Amino acid sequence: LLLHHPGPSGPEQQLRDCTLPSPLLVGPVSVHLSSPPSLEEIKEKNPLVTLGGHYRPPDCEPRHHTAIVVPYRNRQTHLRALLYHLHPFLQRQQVHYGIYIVHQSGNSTFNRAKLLNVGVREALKEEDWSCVFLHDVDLLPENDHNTYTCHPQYPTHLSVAMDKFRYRLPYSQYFGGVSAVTPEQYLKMNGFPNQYWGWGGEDDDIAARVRLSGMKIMRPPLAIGHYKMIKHKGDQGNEQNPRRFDLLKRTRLNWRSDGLNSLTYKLLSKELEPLYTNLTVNIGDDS
Ligand code: UD2
Ligand code: MN
Repeated sequence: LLLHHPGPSGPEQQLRDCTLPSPLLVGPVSVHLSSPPSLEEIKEKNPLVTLGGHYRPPDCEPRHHTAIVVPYRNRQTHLRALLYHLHPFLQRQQVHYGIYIVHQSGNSTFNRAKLLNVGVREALKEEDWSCVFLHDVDLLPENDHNTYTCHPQYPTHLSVAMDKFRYRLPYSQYFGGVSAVTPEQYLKMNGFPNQYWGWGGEDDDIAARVRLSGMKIMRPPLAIGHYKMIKHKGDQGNEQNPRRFDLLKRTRLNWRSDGLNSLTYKLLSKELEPLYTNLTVNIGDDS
């Protein structure tokens, strides 16, 4: 490239940086779990969200650029509840964000961690996100001081106090629910495992990767990391994974060869919905 870029000019205004913490925060919020509004109503309540579920604060330059990645299949009501709560929550935090729903196609056994790998890769193809959130569809944050941004050095676990665990951490290495990594941290731990089909173990594998790659887990205070989990039964196609204990014994041996660097999948479609980007993906099956 030989010509110098002319830089900002004309009528575009230079915005000042957003102030920290955001002046729009309200602290604890009450979270309603039953019968969320329709997508149409949620859209009307969030007029500044653009196609694909993206948002930028209108009056200041955001300091954080966060992609929210949600592993997904057949949880429509939960998805509406999440969108209903998360859009205003993130807007109060004045972050630039986008929401990506990674939908596993077909009826093969569910694979949460592999879907997360797909979501991270696809989100980063689209924009230069500084932080990627790995977010269960059924978890609703109850305090907007729990900011959806990344620690510069280490991965963060956000859902430290959930109603289902009586607002305590169930065990010290717990990493399930809602967590976050920067692209650099994600690369360093070789992403997430692709081999956990069915329920359980994958979150502990991810926590082990954080440690094995020389990092540690950051957490917000218990009083702030409050979440409600929408009550649900186990899903068909996501039965407990009987291999999870054996797989976990091998994380130390496998994490460098199974993960981001061994990820294969077929993106079947990418739809820019008004409130989110829908990625439908064939991730294969356990064979
Ligand atoms: C726990 C963890 C979760 C994960 C899981 C084990 C909490 C709050 N969360 O969740 O992070 O480690 O155990 O795999 O402790 N999903 C679908 N459709 C399905 C199945 C799963 O969309 O048919 C997605 C959805 O985003 C869901 C997530 O996968 O929230 C985890 O599955 P779950 O909610 O059934 O498992 P749960 O609540 O025991
Ligand atoms: Mn759940």
